[in-house]
Amino acid sequence: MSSSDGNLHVALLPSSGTGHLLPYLRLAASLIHHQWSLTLITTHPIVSSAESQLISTFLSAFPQITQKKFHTIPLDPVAANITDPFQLQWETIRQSAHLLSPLISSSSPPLSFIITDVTLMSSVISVTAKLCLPNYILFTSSARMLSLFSCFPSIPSSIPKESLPPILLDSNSSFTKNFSDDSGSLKHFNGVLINSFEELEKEQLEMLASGNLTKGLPPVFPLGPFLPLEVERISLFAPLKWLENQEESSVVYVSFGSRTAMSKEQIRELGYGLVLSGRKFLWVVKSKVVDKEEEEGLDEILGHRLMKKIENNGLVVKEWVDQWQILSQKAVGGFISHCGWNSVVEAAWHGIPVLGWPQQGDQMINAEVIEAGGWGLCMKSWGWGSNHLVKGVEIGDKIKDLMGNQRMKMECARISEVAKQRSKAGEGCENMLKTLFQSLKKS
Ligand code: UDP
Ligand code: G50
Repeated sequence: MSSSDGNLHVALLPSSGTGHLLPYLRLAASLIHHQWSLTLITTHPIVSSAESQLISTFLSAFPQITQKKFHTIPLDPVAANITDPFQLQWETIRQSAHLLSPLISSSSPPLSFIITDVTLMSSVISVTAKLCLPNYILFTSSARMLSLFSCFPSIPSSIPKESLPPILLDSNSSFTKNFSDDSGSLKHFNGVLINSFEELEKEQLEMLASGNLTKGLPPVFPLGPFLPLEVERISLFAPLKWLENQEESSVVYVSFGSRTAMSKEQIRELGYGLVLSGRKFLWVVKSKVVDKEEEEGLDEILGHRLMKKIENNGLVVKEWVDQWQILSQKAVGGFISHCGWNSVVEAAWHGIPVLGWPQQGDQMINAEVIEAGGWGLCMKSWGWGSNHLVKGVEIGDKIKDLMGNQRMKMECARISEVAKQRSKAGEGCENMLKTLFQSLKKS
């Protein structure tokens, strides 16, 4: 292994889904800053256009980064019994993990370590252990989720059982099996990198660091908040122009991330809720899980009557937006979010109170972080994504609560201030990377 900070060669192995890819690219950019050599392993075929575009703009902006293409063996979704295309891709990568061995061994100069996505852990550790290559995890969710994950299948007393993703309650699902195997493999990794920071998740990070939670848990490096890169910027002419004409903190921004589609019925109720709230809104509608499959226009999804009602109150789009830039606008005063972890950290950085409406996976646990921090609401009573219809009236009332809550605004402003200080000084991340480097030298 390389002996000085200056000549390390690190491979990054992200998993599928923009929420898993973006934090990798953001981390990669800060590692480049350290003069480390980087190899980005990209998995093919790529599920969404959002991911393909991100990868290609990123690689053209950073020509010093080597790309290694990892071609997976296709899986039959029916035989694998997986309907979600991103989850299917996780399973596909896992089952092709043995093919990583030649790809890793042929890296030149030899790799110093690899950073593996959380959803691939147990399948990749067996490969890297054979090659004696140190392996770190990038945990793309909250420290709260990491606590749950590290103890699984037992559940820490701080986490209610109802907050577990429904899929984890099915002990026969391949997701649960993988989750459990991944948890068991934690102790074989050299460390866990996470996009969080002390002021956002003090208790959970302290608990993880204390070593009392799980035996053999490797060191956790809270490197957050991760910031977006120049290459993520896209031109947003119409939404920005519209936002510029709105009063300060008056607009609700609504988005459920990159891979959550709502039923048409629920989309319409949400539309009525937004209208009933009497607030201005900027709403990103998504009706298909994978962006390539979006065919219907807004007229068809929302219906003519709702479209007419919306006209004077808000702006609705049905395409990829530059979320960071939207959250940066003064006019935005609230965020209805599914609570994907990247969105949570981005909202915290900008000091925007969140109405958390978790749909699946780790999102309920992430929404609890917001609620516990006092800077947003976690709508437990609205259930998980598909299992019941939340009516417009109820949604409208909650939006009013969100936008009128001064206490949450103040709490949010406080968190935003520390987040910005941290990223300005690069302090948290710099020190953590130094500690990581020290831990590597010892390994
Ligand atoms: N995002 C964006 N524009 C969109 C949708 C998503 O910029 O139209 C970004 C968002 O800012 C975040 C990431 O994509 O950084 C989504 O990750 P998150 O963890 O919030 O949710 P996921 O998409 O994984 O469910
Ligand atoms: C994404 C998702 C569902 C989900 C999680 C996601 C996590 C992260 C932890 O990030 O909880 C995790 C560990 C191992 C594993 C899968 C996920 O195999 O859509 O639960």
